[in-house]
Amino acid sequence: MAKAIYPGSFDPITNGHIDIIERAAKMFDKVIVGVLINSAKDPLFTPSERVDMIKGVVGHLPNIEVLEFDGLLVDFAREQNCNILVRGLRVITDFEYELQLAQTNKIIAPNLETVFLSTNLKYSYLSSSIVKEIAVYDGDISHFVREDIRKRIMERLREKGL
Ligand code: COD
Repeated sequence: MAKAIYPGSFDPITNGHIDIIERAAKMFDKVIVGVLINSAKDPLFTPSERVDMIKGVVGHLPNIEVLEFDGLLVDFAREQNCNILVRGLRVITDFEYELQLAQTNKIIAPNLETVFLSTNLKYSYLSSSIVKEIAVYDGDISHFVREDIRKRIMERLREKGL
């Protein structure tokens, strides 16, 4: 069975992430969306909230599982008995970071392969940070995230007084 992990922060999940998940779900028998717990970034949502939000938008896909993980990605992949990582590539600046991540992971876990899916042109500019920034300034984020996600972002910003 071809199984892949799509790891990330997903704070929050955007339409760009969803596009990658839907395409990966067609390529592999099973895709585990791995949500990093210990992010250095100051997250808007807790890991379990992010898992819940991802399940809400890709739960219709039968071969998707959404799990939190802590520590090294290579250890999570080994625990899940998985040797394929899926990552998305948007602009050229992604490339440097993604290559560094893939090559470092390959050194510490030689059996682990990283597969890159190029962004859908519609979402090439899109990131979770941009969505949050637009939302903070009360801009319209409905083109970038699903409606349920939009509501949760606006609610969280209100709770935080932002
Ligand atoms: N179109 C296509 N792809 C996209 C889009 C878009 N619009 N938006 C995001 N993506 C891709 C990103 O390029 C990335 O591949 C993926 O979706 C997830 O993105 P993010 O931003 O949610 O997640 P990241 O990049 O912050 O995730 C980083 C990891 C969690 C994978 C990394 O920090 C990690 O592995 N941490 C665990 C500790 C570890 O093992 N460290 C050593 C690494 S060498």
